[in-house]
Amino acid sequence: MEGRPAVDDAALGRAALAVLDANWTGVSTMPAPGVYPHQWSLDSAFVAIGLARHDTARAGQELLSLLAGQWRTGMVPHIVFHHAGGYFPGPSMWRSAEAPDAPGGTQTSGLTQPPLHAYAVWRVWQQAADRELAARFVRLAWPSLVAQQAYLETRDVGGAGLAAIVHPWESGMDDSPAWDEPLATSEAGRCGDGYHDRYFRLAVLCRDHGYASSYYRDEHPFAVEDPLFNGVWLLSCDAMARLASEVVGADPEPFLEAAARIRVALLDRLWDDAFYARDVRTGRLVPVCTIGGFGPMLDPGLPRHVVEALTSLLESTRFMGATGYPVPSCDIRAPEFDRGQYWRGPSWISTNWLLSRAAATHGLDRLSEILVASTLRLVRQGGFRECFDPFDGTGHGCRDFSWSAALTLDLLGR
Ligand code: 9WN
Repeated sequence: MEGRPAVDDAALGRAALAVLDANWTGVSTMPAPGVYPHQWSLDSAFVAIGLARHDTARAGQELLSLLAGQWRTGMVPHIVFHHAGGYFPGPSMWRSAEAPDAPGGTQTSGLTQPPLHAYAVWRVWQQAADRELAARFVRLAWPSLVAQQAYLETRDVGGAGLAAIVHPWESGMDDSPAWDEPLATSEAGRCGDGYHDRYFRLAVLCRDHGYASSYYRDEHPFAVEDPLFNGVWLLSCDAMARLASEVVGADPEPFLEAAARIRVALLDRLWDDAFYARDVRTGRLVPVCTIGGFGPMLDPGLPRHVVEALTSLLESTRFMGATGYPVPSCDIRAPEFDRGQYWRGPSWISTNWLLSRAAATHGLDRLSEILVASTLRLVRQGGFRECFDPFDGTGHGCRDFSWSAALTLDLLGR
């Protein structure tokens, strides 16, 4: 696809499906074969969403193979390793086999990622042509989704109703400036070394404490309430309620209550003039506006005045209004903004897609259409790259990146 921009929607759709086929292992979809040759949790949710309209069976298999790596605590790991090599840190660092709660026979990481899975299951259900097949899939996935919800409750380190991430890798936005301050003040970030040394040290701390929620609550130096992670959790709580009443025949009420609790906590804990990440260890809001701050817009019940404030920030010259290829992953006026560095400036198909959904949810049709059109322009011009320069649209990182292809398919179907 690189260097051969597809001119019409049909060709773009075929190119996107070809990327997903090439990255499919027969069990799951690699985010990018050379760089990420295993299964990542958030990526699998996006892939399933993209396949939902095209291939119910494969979308289902994608999610079920991920859920097969779920821990007995209910944690859905951020990586399921399907072989030993090709990525650092690999199974020999995570040592999941030694963790009492890890599944037997499957090697995984010991962290999680934004819990988009219930929402992805809902999308597969909603769009499947074969209703029987989709209903069977939902029933198979349901117990794992319920367990995942219970696990997320154990991550309420701050005691206010939000899940805390215990490592930047859990956010899906690894190098975001939102983690600079919590890392700098934490033991794990005390040296003046690069991000990735710090990230490694922090992962080793998690491992050496058995990946235990009690350790995270009482001692672990990095605990951050992230608006995107929790906005995604809320979206999945809503999806759980729908799946419960429409498919599974379960009581939707506990999931609606969970969504309401997260909504209140997001506003109480993370809202100021915008949404910020909160460092639970220091109690401080991290004073940098990033793309993660728009995560709560995924909530259909977000109060109107908050939606309006977020929309005007998003459309301002700090985000969409300043760049030709929105949406930059960091406020372009922030000192931390860097147009070329992962999650510190570039535009991503995943966050553009989440924002286009959020805009549609709130009836902001024009904003949603702009986001869809500008996202399709990025992949038409640059290919299914991992991320893009927000000013000139140049692609960065991996080529033929699965979630960029998958979400393109979904956007084409709007
Ligand atoms: C660490 C796989 C993953 C995505 C994340 C993205 C990046 C990994 C890395 O790649 O993270 O998990 O090595 O940087 O930030 O969102 O899930 O595509």
